[in-house]
Amino acid sequence: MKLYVFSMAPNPMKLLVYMKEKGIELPLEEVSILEGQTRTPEFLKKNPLGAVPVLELDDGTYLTESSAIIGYLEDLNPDPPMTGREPLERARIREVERIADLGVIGSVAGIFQNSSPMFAGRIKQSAEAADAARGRLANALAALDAKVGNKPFAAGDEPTIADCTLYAGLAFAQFAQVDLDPGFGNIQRWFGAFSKRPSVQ
Ligand SMILES: N[C@@H](CCC(=O)N[C@@H](CS)C(=O)NCC(=O)O)C(=O)O
Repeated sequence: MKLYVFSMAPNPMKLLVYMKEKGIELPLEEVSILEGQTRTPEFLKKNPLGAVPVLELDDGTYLTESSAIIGYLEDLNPDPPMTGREPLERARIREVERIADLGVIGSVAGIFQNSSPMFAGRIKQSAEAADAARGRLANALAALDAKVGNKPFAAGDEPTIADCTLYAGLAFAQFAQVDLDPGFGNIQRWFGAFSKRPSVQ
């Protein structure tokens, strides 16, 4: 297997953090979004959506979508479990992971794409769309702050996929210079602690 990534982008990053936490190693190939390498005819054969991560399987087919790739790797490497053990625990982990994915990564992307000069030539930017994304981000962070509470990890006592996605979302916010409300003390504490883990060094 081989993984195509752009390490600094949030969807590849959540997968790379997951792999480090699990101790999974795969050959990596960097595909630069900034240099348009996800939009070449050759890459579009791997993923017609022109996005990373993409996992090349040993039979020559490709698996796209970060959550599907993580799910596949988790099925192949079930120990230690990073998606929970019991039904409700698994649902709680997915709940936090989904809010982090849609509400943090998705909203930061909305702010960044609609306000950064980096995207000025690529999409029709809208200040209203950026503001709406700021509102969605604040709502997601408020919900996550309450859910994380004083837990050591995002969804409990052990690292899970929720931590990987939340870390990627907050690191993306830092990169995109999207300020996080310091009032979300649980999120700030969690981010400070998770940032010290070897998986994100
Ligand atoms: N839903 C997809 C989203 C993938 C995605 O949007 N990837 C971004 C990087 S975070 C990308 O490759 N963008 C390419 C581009 O904008 O040209 C997933 O979870 O893998």
